[in-house]
Amino acid sequence: PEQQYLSLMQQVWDEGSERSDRTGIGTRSICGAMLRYDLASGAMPLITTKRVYWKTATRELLWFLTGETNIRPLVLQGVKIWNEWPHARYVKETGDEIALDEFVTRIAEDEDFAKRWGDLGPVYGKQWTNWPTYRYRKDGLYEKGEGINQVAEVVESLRTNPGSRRHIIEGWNVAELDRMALPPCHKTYQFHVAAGRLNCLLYQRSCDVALGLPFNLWSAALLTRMMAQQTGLEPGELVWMGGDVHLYLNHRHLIEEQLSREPRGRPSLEIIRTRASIFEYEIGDFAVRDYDPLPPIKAPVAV
Ligand code: THF
Repeated sequence: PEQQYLSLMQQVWDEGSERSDRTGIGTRSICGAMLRYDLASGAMPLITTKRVYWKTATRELLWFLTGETNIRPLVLQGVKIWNEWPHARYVKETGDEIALDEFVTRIAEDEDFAKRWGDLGPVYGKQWTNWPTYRYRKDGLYEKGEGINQVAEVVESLRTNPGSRRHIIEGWNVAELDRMALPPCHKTYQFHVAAGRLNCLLYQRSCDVALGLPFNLWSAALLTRMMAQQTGLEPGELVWMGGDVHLYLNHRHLIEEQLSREPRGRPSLEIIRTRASIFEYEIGDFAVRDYDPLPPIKAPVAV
């Protein structure tokens, strides 16, 4: 199964068009790709040709589910993957050229500072659990309505109407994109029930194949497993679809090293306890078996 990932990496590197992007680093990019992973009997799309920090990705997913959009809870757990964005904004808006490490220490130690500078705007957590609504008044103006918890609604619809074709969690709130530090990459999740199995299709508009995709595959599979447990279904297939699928030019060393490696073993995930709701899982509820990856390969994230 991991061969699909490596083939995609090879294809993008060999055939991608070179183009400049928002970050100024440059990428090779293709339009459109699909990967499929069978999640039966605990199997997970966890990459073995480099170490993937699945606990980091898991903490991120649990953080989304809390509805939180401030990086502070992640920072306090040692999760660094979102730090670059608030740091860049702080430097840009204040002109204070504070180092990233120092900025992150302040986020951890100073709650008020974190409130002011640690928020990413209405990103995944907000849209997933509290999508804003508007109520129109007679005078044609509108007022704020109750937020929609899309995750809770999909759990409910999977339980009560499994055959529905509307089991969707959407991150792309067009009206709020300009307030997000980064518009959602993994923007649409659609669930599908057939033969007692829960399938999930993820549409990702923009995909950093080297750094992001291993995280994104893990998280989507994990969300599917949690959804399956909550709805009494067996895990089915994860179908991943990418829009702009790219490799950053400064990831050459990672790409060449990783493509020279052979996958090893079949990692699996056990969810050691069942929680009363999808919002109550904790990091200790998840155990990965048979994961003996090759060493990590470091590469800088493009901001
Ligand atoms: N922007 C870019 N350019 N790439 C991305 O992968 C990405 N994301 C999220 C939002 N914007 C993105 C952020 N997710 C890492 C992993 C995931 C991220 C950001 C960074 C990363 O640096 N991973 C390293 C270290 C992991 C660690 O230290 O725990 C790795 O080796 O995997 C994709 O959704």
